[in-house]
Parts: sequence; C-alpha cells; structure tokens
Amino acid sequence: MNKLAPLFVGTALSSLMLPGQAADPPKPYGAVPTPQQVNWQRMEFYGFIHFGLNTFTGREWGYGDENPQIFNPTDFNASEIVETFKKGGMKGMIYTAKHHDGFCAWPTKSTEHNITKTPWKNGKGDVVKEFALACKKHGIKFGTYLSPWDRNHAEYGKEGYLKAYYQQIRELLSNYGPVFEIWFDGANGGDGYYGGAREKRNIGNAEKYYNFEKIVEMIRSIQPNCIIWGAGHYGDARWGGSEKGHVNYPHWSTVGLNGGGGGTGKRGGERWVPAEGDTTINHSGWFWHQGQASRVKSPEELMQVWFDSVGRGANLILNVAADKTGKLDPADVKSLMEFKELRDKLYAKNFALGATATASQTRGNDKKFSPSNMTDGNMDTYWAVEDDNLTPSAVITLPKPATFDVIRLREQIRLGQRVDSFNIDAFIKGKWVCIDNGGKTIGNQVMRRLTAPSPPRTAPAHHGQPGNALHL
Ligand code: FUL
Repeated sequence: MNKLAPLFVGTALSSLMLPGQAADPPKPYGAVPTPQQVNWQRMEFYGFIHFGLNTFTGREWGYGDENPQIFNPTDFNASEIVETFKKGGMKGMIYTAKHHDGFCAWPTKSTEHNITKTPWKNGKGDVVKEFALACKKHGIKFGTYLSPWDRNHAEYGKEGYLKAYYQQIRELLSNYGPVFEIWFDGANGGDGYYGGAREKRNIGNAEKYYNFEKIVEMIRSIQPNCIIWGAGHYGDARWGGSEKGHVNYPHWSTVGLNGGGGGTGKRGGERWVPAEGDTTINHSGWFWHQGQASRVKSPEELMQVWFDSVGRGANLILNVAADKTGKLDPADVKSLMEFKELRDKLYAKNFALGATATASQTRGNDKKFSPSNMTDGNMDTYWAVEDDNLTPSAVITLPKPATFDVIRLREQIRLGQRVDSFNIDAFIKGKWVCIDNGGKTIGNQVMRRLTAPSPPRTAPAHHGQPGNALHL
C-alpha cells in the first residue's frame, strides 16, 4: 500500500547531493490536499440514504406541497441501518436531512415544514439525531445532505429564504456532533409550491444567490473538519461526472480556478477538489420505490462502479434507500453484502507487501526515498527520483510467482498529483512485455485490471478469487 511518486517539476538541487546524503523531499506540484482531505480520501467508501416524504409518495423530487402527515415509518431503526452499512464496509453515511421538497427531518426552528408536524413519534422524533447517534454507536462517520433548492419555502429565490437556509446549516452542524461531509446538491430552481405560489423560480447564479463563500466560511468556523461537497468554487470535493458512480478518467484531484464538478480536473490546478462518485444500489432511483427489488444492481455491477470510482482515485458514495416502514430493502442489503464479499476477496492478499523493489533512480540516493518504500505497507513513505527525471521506472520482484489481475498504484498526494501516464510491464518467458499501456493519472490511487471485466450476474464472478491483487 504505497505510492509511486516520480517527480516532474521543481528544482534539481537534490541531484547535486552525494550518495547517501539526506535529500530534500520533492516540492509540491500544483495544489495539495488539506489534512482533512487526505483523511477523507482514505475513507474511500460510505453510504447515502434518501429517506423523507418522497419515500411515501413514490416521487424522486417532491413538489413541496406534500403533507408531513404522510411521514410515519412503522419500523424505523437507525441503529440497524447503520450496522448494515458498516457490515457492507462503509466508513460513514450521509443522510438527506432535507431534499428538494423542503421537508426537514429534524425539529428545525427555521421552517414549519418539519418532522414535528408528522405523526411519527407524535411529532417528537428526530431522524437526523437518530442517525447521528447510531453512527457514533457503530463507529462510522455521520454526514448530511441539505438541498439548497427548497420547493416548499415561500421565500425561495429571495433574501428571506437564505436566513432560514443558513440557520438549517447551523443547526445541523451544531447539534449533532461531528459531521464528516455536507452535501450541497447542484439541482437548483424551477417550479415548486413555494408557500402556495405554485410558480417557477429562477435563482440565476446559484453560487452568488446562496453566497457559498459565506456558507463555507460559516461551516469552517463551526466544523473545520467537515468536507464540503459542491458549493460552487468553494467546496472540498466535486461531483464525479455521472450519477452512476463512474468517475471520469483521467482523474485529476486538482481543478483550475474556474473548474468545477463533472470533468476530469486539471493537471497542476490551483485547487485540490477530488471527485466523489455517487450512485444508487438500485436502478429505480434515489428514494425507495415499490417493486424496486427486481431492479437491484448486481455485486458485479457494483464492482465495476468500484473500479471506476475508488479505482480512479475518487471516493464512492452508494445510496441504499429505506422504505415506507423505515427498513432497507432486503434485495439491496443482499447485494451490498455480496459486493463486500467480492471486495474482501479482491483485497485478501497484497502480493506486493514486502516484495523486493528496485528503481532506475532514487532521489539523492537517500533511503528515505527508496523504492522499497513502495512495498512496505506504509501509506506515508514513498519512492522519489530527481526533479528532472520525467521517465523513471521501478521493478517489483515477488518472492515467488503469483497470479493476480489487479495492480494498484498510489502517489504521495500530500505533495500533489503529477503523474499523467504510465505503463506496466511484466517479465514473461524471459522478456519484458507491456501488459497495460493505458495508464494515465494515479493520484490517491489507481487500480488497473489486467483482465476483462467480469460478466454479468448470471455467470460466476471470476475476480472473486482470493488474493488476486498487487498493491503498491
Ligand atoms: C441529485 C438530486 O437531484 C437527486 O434527487 C439526488 O438527491 C442526487 C444525490 O443528487 O442531484
């Protein structure tokens, strides 16, 4: 579990050093992550749960005129849901505290359209609190989704709404313990109920209307460790480019000053804003829908999503919706667990751990930058070469022949992201043969599959063989 960090920029100072002398570490290239972003990128995978009034109407986007009286889950148990997420390998979960319909699933003081107006627990319930406590109990991180677009609020699109919206952010970040990530959806403006006006409202420039600069400042002052998803040009993480979880490749964690979500990012960009792949475990939508069991994604489909998000250096957020009773759909849970089993098999054995590593060059001949750092299982050590060496190579020799079909590489992202192409060769029958010439970005990590993706669900999964990965 190490990193490959050839250097492409900087000064050549260290090349003047004598063998064995201490060399300076490479200078950062482009923007670098904050310590919070490094920790966040190491989470890799967490859950999403869409659960609110839409669960009871069967809609994906509520209009804003739904009666809160319909919210009455009979068997909601946050602890059970969070435990399932944890068993599925999720390191956290994000709950839709408010979706576009404007219904707040906690007793907010900012609007009447909230959980206190529901029959659930006689209006004394708080879904946000139950999820936050359950996450604490099971040792995973809690996060929240708060739609900026509010199709219920009479003042939406005007100044008055902002006061309510800022208060909602403050409440969510002040009353429920640590929030690892807050999600600001990009869907904004359009028709809605708006306190009975039933009209179309256009907010123009969303970044300006909500004043994301101010929002981000406020979030940092309340919870400096919270990762901000979206928020125009002010956030810490960006959309991966599809709601199917597939993140664009190449994937640069850096973006330009005007860059945003959805694209490939920009090499050497001024801001570190890595992508997050988002998708649902079920083809039927983000909220639960009647009869969705037959539309669940297979574990193999989810594996493809894994390689196209986490395997491209992004994080993955996977939605598993709760139904009208407040329970997860058994079909979704089954797939989540089988997906976990496939990943357990994939990661069962790291063939690179402790393998011999040599390289065409080592920075300043300093063992601090030795190629053996790539196979020591320590995420904080790395191999580096001189600044002017743009085409270094390294050789990993396994203690004995092994069969594997995945190779993982990492860069030391604390120093930025710089690699824009790489090849992988194998020594086969006495000669070097290129087995992968499609490698582009590495960043936080890249996982390269050496065989064709597995066939759909009906056929047995072939990448499920135990111990078939080489991790660097
Ligand atoms: C989208 C929303 O419009 C969907 O309803 C969902 O919440 C998804 C995660 O983000 O932009």
